[in-house]
Amino acid sequence: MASKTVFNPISAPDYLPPEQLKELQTTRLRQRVTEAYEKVPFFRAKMEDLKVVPGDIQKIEDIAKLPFSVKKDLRDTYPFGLFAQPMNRVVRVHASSGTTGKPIVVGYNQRDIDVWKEVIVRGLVSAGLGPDDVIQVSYGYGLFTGGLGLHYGAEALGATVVPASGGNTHRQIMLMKDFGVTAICCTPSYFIHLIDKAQSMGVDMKTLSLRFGIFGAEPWTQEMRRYIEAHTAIKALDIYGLSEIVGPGVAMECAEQDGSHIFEDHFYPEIINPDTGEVLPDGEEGELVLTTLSKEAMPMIRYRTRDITSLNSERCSCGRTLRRIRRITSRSDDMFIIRGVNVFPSQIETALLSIEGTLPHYQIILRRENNLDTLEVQVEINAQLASDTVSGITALEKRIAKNLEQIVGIHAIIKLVQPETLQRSEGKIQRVSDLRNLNPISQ
Ligand code: DLL
Repeated sequence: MASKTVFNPISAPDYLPPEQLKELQTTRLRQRVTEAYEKVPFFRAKMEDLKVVPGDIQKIEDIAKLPFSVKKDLRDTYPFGLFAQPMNRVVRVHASSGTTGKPIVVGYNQRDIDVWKEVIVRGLVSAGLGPDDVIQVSYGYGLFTGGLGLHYGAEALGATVVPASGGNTHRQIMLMKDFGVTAICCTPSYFIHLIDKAQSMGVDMKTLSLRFGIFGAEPWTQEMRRYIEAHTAIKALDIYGLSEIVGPGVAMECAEQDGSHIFEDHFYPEIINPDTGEVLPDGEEGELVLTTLSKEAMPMIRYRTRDITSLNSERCSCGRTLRRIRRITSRSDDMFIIRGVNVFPSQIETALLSIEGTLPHYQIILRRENNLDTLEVQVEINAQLASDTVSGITALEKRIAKNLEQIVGIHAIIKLVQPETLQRSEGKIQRVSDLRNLNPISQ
């Protein structure tokens, strides 16, 4: 009987002595910087501004000489301006939300896809998964990197993949139960919703074959992990990533559950002071900056993730030498994540203010109801609109909600309020009030 072709994870880099890892990182960094300089006019111009040439990069620490890149650079070069290879080499694109309705776009050639698969396999193996597992991928499939990223990784592991994608909660529970699913990949908030739903369906999660949860794409806490593990028989593990670098699989927790190993043979991490750009030593908290060391179709150099964390270089009990990042719970910008979608308040502002009669006084309220995130936007309207009939107001609320959904990609409850009713700020305005309690125990 023919068995499955199992992707052989090149597991050696997980255990490399630090000096050897550094050598590998240096060689790859020099290659990538040379390519970026030669093939991406944007990077060349940035390096010229700083008077750096590829030859200046001799050791990995020289990375600090290179310019940073930010999300805006992807928007400014939309859609393919940062690609280092012609489109006939690019086999896949993904995209994530931007601030003006235009997404940011990322591209992969076949080798990039293989590296992506490899890191997911290494992550899943470190968690304790293997070819005998049945993995339900409930991250969204499509332009979002979550679904397809985990899908191909899990398949390469040799596991049986159930490509459920997001939504249809009832069916998710049914699949888990009937197909003997042993691992689920989804956002932690969605999984909490699944726990509730299972309860209401009379399904005891503890009696299922489910043993692992691979949770990420949004911040979650240690308390949430405890809650999940108390209500199920699973080990809940963190997976981190971002589209600009590859998608999920930049870092992942091993079975020790003590920080996520960063696959630093492919993604070089630095921690900087977000205000000064100064590189901070391991152990100190700051903004995570990542450089892709293998990516060919779209290299990223010193990409400022805005995610706040620290690097832990202590040897993990699992034996892997890869450094670990501490759980990410905050960002150095105002982006928030709701139901797995990245949203900037400025996107909401654009959607609101493109409707006549709305005023630039608005408040964004995030709540968690029945373990599902909701987005409410309160916005003031001018006196003329405010005197409209109830049905007129309701129609306008619907119109704004539709406009917002088109731009942001998420449904919001719109509440129009009288002029001068929302609180004014004397300093830096706090537009978002996040009433979600990431700790479900105290709910
Ligand atoms: O969320 C990729 C992903 C998919 C990761 C599935 C994990 C699982 P983006 O949509 O580009 O990509 O959003 C990236 O999400 O900069 C973080 O702010 C946040 N984020 C991702 N994973 C975690 C995590 C995907 N485990 C942005 N903990 C990142 C906290 C996370 N925040």
